[in-house]
Amino acid sequence: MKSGFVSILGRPNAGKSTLLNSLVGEKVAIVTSKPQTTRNRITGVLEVPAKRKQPTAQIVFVDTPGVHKPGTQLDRRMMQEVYEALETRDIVILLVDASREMQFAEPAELAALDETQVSEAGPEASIDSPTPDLRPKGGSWRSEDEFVLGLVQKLDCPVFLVINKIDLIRREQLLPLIDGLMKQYKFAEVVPISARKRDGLDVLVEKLVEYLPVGERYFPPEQFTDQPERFLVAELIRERILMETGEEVPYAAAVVIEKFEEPPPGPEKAKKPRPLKGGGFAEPKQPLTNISAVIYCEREGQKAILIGKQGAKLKAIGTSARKEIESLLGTRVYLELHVIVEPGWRESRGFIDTLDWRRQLEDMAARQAGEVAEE
Ligand SMILES: Nc1nc2c(ncn2[C@@H]2O[C@H](COP(=O)(O)OP(=O)(O)OP(=O)(O)O)[C@@H](O)[C@H]2O)c(=O)[nH]1
Ligand SMILES: [Mg+2]
Repeated sequence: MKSGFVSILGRPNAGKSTLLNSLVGEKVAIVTSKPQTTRNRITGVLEVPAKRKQPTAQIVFVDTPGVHKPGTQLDRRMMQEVYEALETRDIVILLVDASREMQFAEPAELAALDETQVSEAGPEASIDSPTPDLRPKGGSWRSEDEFVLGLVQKLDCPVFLVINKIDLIRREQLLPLIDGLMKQYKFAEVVPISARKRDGLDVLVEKLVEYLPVGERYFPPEQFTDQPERFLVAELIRERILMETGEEVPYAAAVVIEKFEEPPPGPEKAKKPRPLKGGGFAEPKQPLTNISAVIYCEREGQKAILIGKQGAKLKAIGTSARKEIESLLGTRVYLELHVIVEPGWRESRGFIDTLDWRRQLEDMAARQAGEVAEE
């Protein structure tokens, strides 16, 4: 069999998370029309059954935050997530939004930029990368498109150019776009798709499998992500915030699950409907998950917006998030939301650390170990 990691790279809003969800067939990543929705790398696993000459394969897709020029510590952390996803991969997908105009210099101009800007770039022009060779040479930020391309040029693995949102453009617009991009880099394959309409995905998967190395599974076949449910729940709440609020609020909001009480394991067999006095049957009560979450924002004004008149906004966020969470967990959900102001958290490395679910898991394990030791 074949297996490997495929990282999805691109600018904000290219449709990376939509592509991940469409490929995996589950909602593993939240999607909104606002740029910079995704803040950390998200894994989605696809099992590909054997087909014609191809063996069975497991593709581990890694969705990443959109590549953007960092302004805050949070942005830097997001870019670090991108770099980490680029380090551990077998193939990279460069996802491009076909409906957006791109800004590239001519290749000759780019080379010149690389030469001249090495010593000129100020500290804010470069972004922190754990591996020096992935750091932009001189950090040319003439355009984010160029920057993404610069990242790709430093990779030594096959890079697929995947053109997304072809449902938004006319056929005759596609070829010039592909031509222009192919001048910039020698891509292993070029695949036009519509992630939203799931158009072209079969071809994409088939071609990816061709390039994957022979290897065993990284995840059990039935597992589709490594994210714990409580993190998925936090993300679903954040998705609702992104959709229900505007301007700075979505970017200044972070969600942390404080309580996640799952129902006790019930009997395997579904309960029988209970007969009602006046005839008919009452639906058996489904198990209940009890969740409490904190929404952090940076200022009192943002808190006021999040809560809304007489709590209307928070209620709307809670109601729509609860429905999504219920369908994810398959239980009824009691959801409690609190809003807390944490001034300037996007500049605080310590606070940003606490948002990382891998970190949260470690802390929870440490606390549990502490409790056991105390007993
Ligand atoms: N028409 C159309 N819209 C799409 C397609 N794929 C994604 N979108 C839309 O593009 C917007 C951004 O999609 P996301 O999947 O959140 O984009 P992303 O690249 O993950 O964005 P960030 O997480 O912000 O970097 C959403 O409104 C999607 O519905 C597509 O194939 N066609
Ligand atoms: Mg995304």
